Amino acid sequence: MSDQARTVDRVRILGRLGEMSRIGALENGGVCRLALSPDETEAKARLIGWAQALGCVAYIDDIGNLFLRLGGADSAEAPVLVGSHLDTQPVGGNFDGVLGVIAALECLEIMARQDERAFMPVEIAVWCNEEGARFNPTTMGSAVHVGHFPLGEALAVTDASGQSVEASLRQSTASLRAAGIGLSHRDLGAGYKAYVELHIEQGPVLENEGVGIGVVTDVQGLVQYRIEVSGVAGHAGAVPMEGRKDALTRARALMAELDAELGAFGGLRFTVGRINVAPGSINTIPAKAEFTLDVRHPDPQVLSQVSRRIEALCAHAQLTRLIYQAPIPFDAGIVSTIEQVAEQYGVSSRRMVSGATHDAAHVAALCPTGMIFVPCRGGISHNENEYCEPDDVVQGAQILAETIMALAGRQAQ
Ligand code: HGY
Ligand code: MN
Ligand code: MN
Repeated sequence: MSDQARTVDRVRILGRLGEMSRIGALENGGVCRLALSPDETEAKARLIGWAQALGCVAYIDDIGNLFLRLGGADSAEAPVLVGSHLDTQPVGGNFDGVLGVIAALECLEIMARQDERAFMPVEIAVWCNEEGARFNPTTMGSAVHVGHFPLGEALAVTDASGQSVEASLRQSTASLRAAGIGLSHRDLGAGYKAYVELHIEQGPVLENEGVGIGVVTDVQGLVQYRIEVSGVAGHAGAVPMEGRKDALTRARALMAELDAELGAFGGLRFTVGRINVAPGSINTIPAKAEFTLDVRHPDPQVLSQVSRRIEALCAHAQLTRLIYQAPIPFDAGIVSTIEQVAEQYGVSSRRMVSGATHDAAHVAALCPTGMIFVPCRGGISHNENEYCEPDDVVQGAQILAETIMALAGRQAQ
């Protein structure tokens, strides 16, 4: 295949990212495409349209993960998988997830123009509810697909308005079908040859070091909690300070204790991302205060030690563990394939552990899996100012395409 035939199309990639950024666009330049929302569904429809123009067949599993298959439509041959997610944070950026999906599509654009016998089937995977912002936990769709999270429990999860995953999935799937999109069924835990995901780093390392590509060797472990503290509602003016049972005062004290304790663990990253207070009236002493705690570390021992400390400190609160995910190593063979491809293209690369979790952390349980990172400006992500230089977008897509062609090439067998 000529070099030209293997080269990703810069204008097409950047144009499609631009089109996606207009779906769920926010006024300050960010984007909001919450999982299974009409906006995310519209983005999926747009992607499926592009993929079907290549001859892809669309599949969906019972938790809403999408698979767009090129080649081997009539065969049950396990495909090489490439993809990411289209859902975003409530105030998200224009690259987290969608970059990996558009780059995956570009791989198929190149492969669709080759002799079909040259490659094994390849599928784009669009994982459902990677962010876990609307429906807890994060990476829900891929976790269910690989058997790390029960389907029934996931379908029953509700968002802040009380809408369930099941009802939202039904609506989203119905609108895709109403748009004339045929969706065949895909079993959970189906077999795949390999999976590779392109993603922005979401941290500052590659940019600070001036390195073009991050070759991800592991995803650090994470544990997330919801912590609820109770008190007694009362009149803000009439009840004396002493003797109050103010839930928010107790929660603040607990957060301070957690900060002090967890801060003692080197390399630990912990975040209180959400606080809810009830009844939430300006002149009522809070009866309930609920907050979330997200804790990450690359060492499973440390993560277990920290979990025990959190459980001890929260003995007088209501503690719910939302997700525990051990640190995950990626496939050494895929790591070296990505490094060889980067070298072949003269692109600098460095091995690294992912600070964020990704669907790939679950898919690694099903097949050899790896990830490619590209730098993002200032390491900013989960933020409207998230930005990835066009050259880095295109370079990342090229390394991904070459890696997928190496893994799917018939001569690779
Ligand atoms: O939580 C995470 O690490 C991912 O961005 N959803
Ligand atoms: Mn992501
Ligand atoms: Mn994210």
